[in-house]
Amino acid sequence: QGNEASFSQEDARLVNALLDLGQEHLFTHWPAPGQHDDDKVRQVAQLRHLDFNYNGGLVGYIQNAQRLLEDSRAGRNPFEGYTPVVPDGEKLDYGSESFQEYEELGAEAAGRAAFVLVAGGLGERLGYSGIKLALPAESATGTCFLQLYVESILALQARAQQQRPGTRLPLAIMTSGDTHKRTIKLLEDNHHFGMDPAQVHLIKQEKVACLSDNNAHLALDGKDPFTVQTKPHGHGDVHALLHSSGLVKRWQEEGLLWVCFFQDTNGLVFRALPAALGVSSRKDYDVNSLAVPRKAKEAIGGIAQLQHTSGRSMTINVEYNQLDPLLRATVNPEGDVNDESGYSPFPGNINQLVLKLSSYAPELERTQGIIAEFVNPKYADASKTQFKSSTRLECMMQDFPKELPSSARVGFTVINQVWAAYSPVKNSPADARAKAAEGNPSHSATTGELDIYEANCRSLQMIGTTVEGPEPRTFNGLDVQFWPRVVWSPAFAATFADLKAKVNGPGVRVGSNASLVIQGRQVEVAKLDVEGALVIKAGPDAIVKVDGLEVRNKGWRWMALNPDKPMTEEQFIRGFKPQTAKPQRSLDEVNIKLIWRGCDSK
Ligand code: GDU
Repeated sequence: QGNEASFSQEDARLVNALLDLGQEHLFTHWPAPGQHDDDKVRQVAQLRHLDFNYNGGLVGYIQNAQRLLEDSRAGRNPFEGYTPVVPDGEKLDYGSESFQEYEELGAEAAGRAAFVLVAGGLGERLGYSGIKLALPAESATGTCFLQLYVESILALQARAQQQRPGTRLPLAIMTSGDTHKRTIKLLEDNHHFGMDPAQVHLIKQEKVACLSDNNAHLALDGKDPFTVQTKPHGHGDVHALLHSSGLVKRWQEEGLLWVCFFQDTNGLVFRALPAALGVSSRKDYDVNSLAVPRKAKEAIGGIAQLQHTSGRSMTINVEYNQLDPLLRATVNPEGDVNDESGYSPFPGNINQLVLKLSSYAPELERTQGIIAEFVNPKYADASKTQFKSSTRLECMMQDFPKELPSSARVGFTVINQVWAAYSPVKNSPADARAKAAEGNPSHSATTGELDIYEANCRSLQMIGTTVEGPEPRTFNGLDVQFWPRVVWSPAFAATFADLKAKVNGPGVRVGSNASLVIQGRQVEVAKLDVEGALVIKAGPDAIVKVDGLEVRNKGWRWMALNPDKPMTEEQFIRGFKPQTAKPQRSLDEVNIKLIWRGCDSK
């Protein structure tokens, strides 16, 4: 029914293949030639695009979907024959001696690591219209997540450069159609946050076609019948993109040994990642997942060892919606429940993975980076014949070990203190309140920020600093512990050992209304007492020693929002508005010992 001249033989081949698979509905609404010809061309071009971007083409996609949808309809257990067992792994107390030992080893290993940030998700659950990487991780400095991550990698790089001058640690960022342009703009507007642009590689994932029923009919858009609905395929795409872009191969040729994966909004990720790298390095793990204690039913996957009746076993993430039914069907009729520790016995996967390049690279060659897919339709009723809305195939990056042979060394590293390792920004204020009401972490913009302060205050306490507080506050209906607003840049301290070396813990006191910001590579704090706000900001070559400074001022205030006053989206999702005044006095007016060495005094 199209104008034949507009279509190539390739187009015709694809359309015929789709017709053979029962996809006539894609074309039955087409009017006679001469009408809507441009729309028809546009529709076929989109089908070609979807065909090109899926390994196995649209035919493969539909066939995979038919199989997985039938499994889902029939209620087939994807873990048939497997029994979950609590696996053994390294469990570390943040700041303990063994933590520090692993962290030191890991900071060393980071000098031969590549970093991969998956940031294709738009964060619909959060109710934020921007990209999550542009969100401030905290409002004391306003540093956005991407800047925090880049600076953390640069801090590890600076360390590696002491041994191997010229070292550049690569950062790959997976974007999607939803986030690509805005991620580029964020980087370009900020001079890549100090990273050499040649170090940063953007790899863009494509969406996949939506499916409207159990026969895997592709779903046409309700408003535009010449467009197939599409949705993201999941973060598992990252492996195929690292393969097809040639990055992994290049990293191996460059002599790198490790690849560290992480997600878009965890301000604490680099507090724990070096220790996990250290564990990988000492135990020679092919795959190592960073984990935290997990509350039963919390929306993070549980790491389990799955033992098959055939004798095969694998240590793998079991996603939160699958863990409960699996436990009920096997070892515990009560399903996913906390044990006497108050947590699920299965550690929570926070999707910060350390992969060994020498086993990852050949595995990618073998599989082309294709990761096991799944489908999760929301059925309209118990007959499972209709969906509430269209669905699509998905894949997850943490499923990579499923492809590995049994002999692979797959482990995990639990950081026993959640506050030290994990506080993502995922949920809207209303969803966050609901999670908190169930006794689960709210994973909100409110806690994402306040947990950074908590982690910093607790770290200072661990080295002997007196930190007052926390005080109970309520923001966005969430009851939280409000710690002094202590923030430092990764250049100041990238590891716990750096903090110990730069801050004389017992010489420092932080009052409960204090805000303390430290930015600068060569800042040292010997004696300091803060009541109010203090910002220490030193240029890269400035050496600053704070020795005997007492700060007394009104300080900054984090005001709960007044719903009648205008607010930004960033403030709305946090539930507070910081009142941060400009510094009243410059450094040279106060009692502070400054040593300037050939730097400008800014
Ligand atoms: N993402 C993509 N592409 C996608 C979907 C997501 O790049 O198609 C990115 C997101 O930007 C984000 C990361 O993947 O950086 C994770 O996405 P979500 O935050 O939506 O992930 P979930 O909360 O669904 O769950 C994931 C894991 C869980 C657990 C949890 C921890 O699947 O097992 O580890 O993160 O935060």
